[in-house]
Amino acid sequence: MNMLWGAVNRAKQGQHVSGDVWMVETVNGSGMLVAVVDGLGGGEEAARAARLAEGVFRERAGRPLPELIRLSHEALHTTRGAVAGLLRIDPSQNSASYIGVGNIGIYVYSRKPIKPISKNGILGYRLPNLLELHYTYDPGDLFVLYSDGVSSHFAQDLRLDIRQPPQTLAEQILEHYGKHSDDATVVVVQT
Ligand SMILES: [Mn+2]
Repeated sequence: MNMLWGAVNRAKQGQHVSGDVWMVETVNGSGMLVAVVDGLGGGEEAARAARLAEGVFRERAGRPLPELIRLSHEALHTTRGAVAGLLRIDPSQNSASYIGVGNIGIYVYSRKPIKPISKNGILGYRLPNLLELHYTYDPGDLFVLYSDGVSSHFAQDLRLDIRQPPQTLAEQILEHYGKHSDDATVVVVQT
């Protein structure tokens, strides 16, 4: 497996702690699990909720996505709640699957019509009917997962060089499209 990835996370202006958490976990035999979690509210309490969800995802990274979402929903019932996007990429099959609950964005640079979406909901409070989306991608396609502290308009910016290293691209997206009014997170995975 030779996927490359990069990630950035910046706290809202004036805050020391970001309520966003990102995760990239390699899973034996089934590729990579990627998550962006945005804890509701801000600061420590938001971060606590987001880290709790991250812990569930890391511990059981090989389990099916709907199970991971349900377990994190249960784990977060004593918190303020969080929204999350969960992406699994398996390069041995060129397959990707996604579940998003709440306002987490995902954009895929591909020639194929790969347009995953998240459904409204809040882990810990209200789970939607879980919709797991499955895709076959072309090797080289680029997956971008981001919190709502990042404007989705980066996807239309043709000046962004998507062939640069994923870490540099993640930093550029944050620099040009991150909002200072919210915690902001970008994860870029190059397949
Ligand atoms: Mn947010």
